[in-house]
Amino acid sequence: MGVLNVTPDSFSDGGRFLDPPAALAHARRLAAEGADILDIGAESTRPYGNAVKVPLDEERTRLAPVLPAVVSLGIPVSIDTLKAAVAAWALEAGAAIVNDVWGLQRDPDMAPVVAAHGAPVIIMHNRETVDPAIDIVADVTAFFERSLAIAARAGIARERIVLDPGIGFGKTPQQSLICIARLDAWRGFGAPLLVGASRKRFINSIVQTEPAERLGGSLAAHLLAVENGAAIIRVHDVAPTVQALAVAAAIRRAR
Ligand code: HH2
Repeated sequence: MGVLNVTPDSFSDGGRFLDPPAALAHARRLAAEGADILDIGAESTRPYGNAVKVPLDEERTRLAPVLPAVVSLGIPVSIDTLKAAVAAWALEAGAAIVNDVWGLQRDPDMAPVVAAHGAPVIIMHNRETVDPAIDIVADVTAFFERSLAIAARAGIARERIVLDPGIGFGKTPQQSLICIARLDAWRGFGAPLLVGASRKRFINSIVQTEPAERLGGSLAAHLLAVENGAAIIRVHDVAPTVQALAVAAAIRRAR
């Protein structure tokens, strides 16, 4: 999954793709480099600071000149939004998947919208506050159980659900590492697992780096995530990731 942020303030690439032609060019590049899904977002989810809350109209205004053109590239598009109204609009404009970084637990209309469109949904774990004292694996498990109950009540088919522990969201760097290390804890849900570690700040806790310098750490995290059962990884740097995954897979086959 390649990341396309149509935002002024995303933590690693804010402002670079706000201009529609730049956004479309980047989407084409991600597709050419081998992305299987394009994740488009118009509101920064930044767990790292004070991402500005974007009003509904502004979010749609940012997406409107970009989303249909990205859909026309022929690769499934996921819409990264907290707002059911934006998700509904995007699904009608051709998006195939909803990516909800609050796992259907923020906007009460999100689950009904997903169900009505029969769309696949990414349920990501999130927390309002960071608590170093909690058992993060247990917290993520309980969150997934709540989200799955909401999904079931709304009539979302189980096979349309992807689970994501939400690297960097409401977690200490150590808790983010644990989520990648213990990914197999969530295999029992029977849903594909998604991991998005790309350029995130937990990498900085190991090797001090700015977001743009975190490709090495991102590759390491994603290779181990795949080794531990991730079916989808969400990345900014598609070409190096595809190469790393191909080499890792070839080594695995040679065992
Ligand atoms: N991470 C970000 C945004 N959306 N969605 C899922 N499912 N999983 C993630 O790990 C995830 C996500 C944060 O990254 P980015 O989009 O680059 O930054 P921002 O939210 O500041 O736009």
